[in-house]
Amino acid sequence: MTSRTPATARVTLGSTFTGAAGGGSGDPDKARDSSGSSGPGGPGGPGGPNGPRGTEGSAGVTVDRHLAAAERQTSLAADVRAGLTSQPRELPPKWFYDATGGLLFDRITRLPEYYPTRREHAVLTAHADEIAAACPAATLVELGSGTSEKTRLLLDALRRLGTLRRFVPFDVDEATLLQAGADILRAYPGVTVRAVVGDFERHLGSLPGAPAGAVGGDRRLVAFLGGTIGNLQPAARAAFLRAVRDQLRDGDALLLGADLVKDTGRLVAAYDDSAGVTAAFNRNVLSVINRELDADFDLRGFAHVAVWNAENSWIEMRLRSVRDQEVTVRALDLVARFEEGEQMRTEISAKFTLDGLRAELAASGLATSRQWTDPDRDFSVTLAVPD
Ligand code: AVJ
Repeated sequence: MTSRTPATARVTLGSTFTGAAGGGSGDPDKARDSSGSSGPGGPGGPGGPNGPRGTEGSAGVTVDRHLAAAERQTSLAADVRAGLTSQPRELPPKWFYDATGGLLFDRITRLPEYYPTRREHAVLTAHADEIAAACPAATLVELGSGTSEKTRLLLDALRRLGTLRRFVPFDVDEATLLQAGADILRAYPGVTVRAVVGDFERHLGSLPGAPAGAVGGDRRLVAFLGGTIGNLQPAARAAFLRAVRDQLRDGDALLLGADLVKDTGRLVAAYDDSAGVTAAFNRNVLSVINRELDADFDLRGFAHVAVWNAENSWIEMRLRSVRDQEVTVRALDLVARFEEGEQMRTEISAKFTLDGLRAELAASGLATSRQWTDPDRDFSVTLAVPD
């Protein structure tokens, strides 16, 4: 592998996106869908659809693309080929999150059984000001940002402190980024949004440097919330934490949200809710493959399974074939035969202990400076700095 510069395209979108998403690989329909209501500038304003593009610093969302649509497709194809031809079969969880998957995940976060989002929200509500005081950052970077409300708790705290200049959401899904970026732009006047389309396991080296006009330092707080760290296998976790550490400079910090080990019944229920939303989320990966790779998975032919793997301290989601069946993936020229009862793993979601987290961070060169939980000790938020 040569150390060439990543193929990055940069485009600045106006504060309303209508017609302004023609930056190349972006899907204009998605961008239009994500425009929501008009920004304060309104159409024709300086950042509006007729405003300048390709420059930073205007009232727009600047997007750095490290993951073009074509590359995303290639990477999905490789993952699906490897996953369907291995035994046991396995698909990586990152492909759950198309537009439908994002909506289903939003519904999961509101389910009575799914406690992590509420618990993390409680931790951040209680401690955002302490977090900001410990890392008075000009830039909040959010890895795997989604469309979260908890980001605002951190932005609000940094704004109260007076240090906030810039928000850098980092996600694989450009439509999600544009939506999140536009919302933040509207709600935080004077804050610039520099969105990064990328895979946090591969493109961390491309985090932007100091914001334009930064005064009084350019500290960055890098937030990785929601417990998504638990979706990585232990070796991948260590590599990811090391890569984050390598990006952090003096004064920067990592804020890590991680779910904690608890009663098995509650853990399993959180991933097998009675309304069947998690089941639909799980099967959605098959729809993604059907659409993107011209496959013919019958979603009714696969049942949702959630089990606690005590040895590895993680929840596993699987899809169980309810009958003997054959699936064709035309784009891969691949036929996969499933036997009745065969289970294909689609996600791991590891659960941690406070000590275990500190040890894993330390092993990757990160010293824990503070650690918080909700009163029930269901979920943790850890602040760590390069050691
Ligand atoms: C967003 C990755 C943290 O692992 O709990 C929710 C995803 N999967 N229900 C998690 C998920 C099933 C979620 N993360």
